[in-house]
Amino acid sequence: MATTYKGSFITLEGPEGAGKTTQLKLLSRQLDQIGCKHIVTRDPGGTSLGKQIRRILLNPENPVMPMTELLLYQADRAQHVDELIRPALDAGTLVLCDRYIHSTIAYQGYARGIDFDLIDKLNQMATGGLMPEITILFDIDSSAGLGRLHPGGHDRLEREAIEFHHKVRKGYNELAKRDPEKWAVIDASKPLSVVQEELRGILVDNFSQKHKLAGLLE
Ligand code: Z5A
Repeated sequence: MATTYKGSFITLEGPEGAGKTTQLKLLSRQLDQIGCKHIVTRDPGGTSLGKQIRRILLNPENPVMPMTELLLYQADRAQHVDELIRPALDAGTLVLCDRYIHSTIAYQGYARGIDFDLIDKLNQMATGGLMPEITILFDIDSSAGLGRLHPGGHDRLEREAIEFHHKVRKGYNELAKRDPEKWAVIDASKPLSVVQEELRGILVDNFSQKHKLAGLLE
């Protein structure tokens, strides 16, 4: 879909423990300091309704069937796009979103084995075709990423078998290879400061014309 909004839409993807949340916090602080209008949000859980859906999805006590899981992620996303993301983009904001449609392709498609065409249709329905301008993959070996989290994992998805997480990572890498113009890949196993520098570089290279990013690399 053509970009018809004033802002910019960037999504971050990756296996568990890749460091997206940490990096977004650091980046957001710096964007505030240089006066760049932006929001950081996450999928699932970017709205009040979404926070409730997120709790249901990640609660290890809930047995959630694959189709239910898929539809809950999409319900969260439909609300998120309409309530928060589109209005922010229309207002000229730089929107940084921790996970989006490609998580569904990686987790429910590659790892869970749900039909890719069905996922594409539901992604399309939930978002009205809203695609990120760029997706940044925080790539890390799944065991190394999980090793950064609590032993055994604390939420329902983290507790999946390691094979599940390997499929997620493989899926992401295939997606990134297939569409290199829309994806940037960062080696997320590097130290925090190196990853942050690469992330900032990607923003400056791609969005300096549209957003106030002068000073981001200082
Ligand atoms: N999911 C799905 O199945 N389908 C979908 O459509 C969507 C999602 C949208 C969401 O939970 C879950 O839902 C997720 C995918 C699935 N699966 N799980 N589990 P989430 O939002 O809580 O999951 P997450 O995005 O993976 O969060 P995370 O596990 O916390 O990962 P992260 O945000 O990328 O990492 P972090 O919290 O910034 O860092 C983790 C730890 O590593 C932390 O202690 C950091 O201090 C440390 N860290 C970070 N960077 C480094 C470096 N560079 N070196 C060393 N240590 C580091």
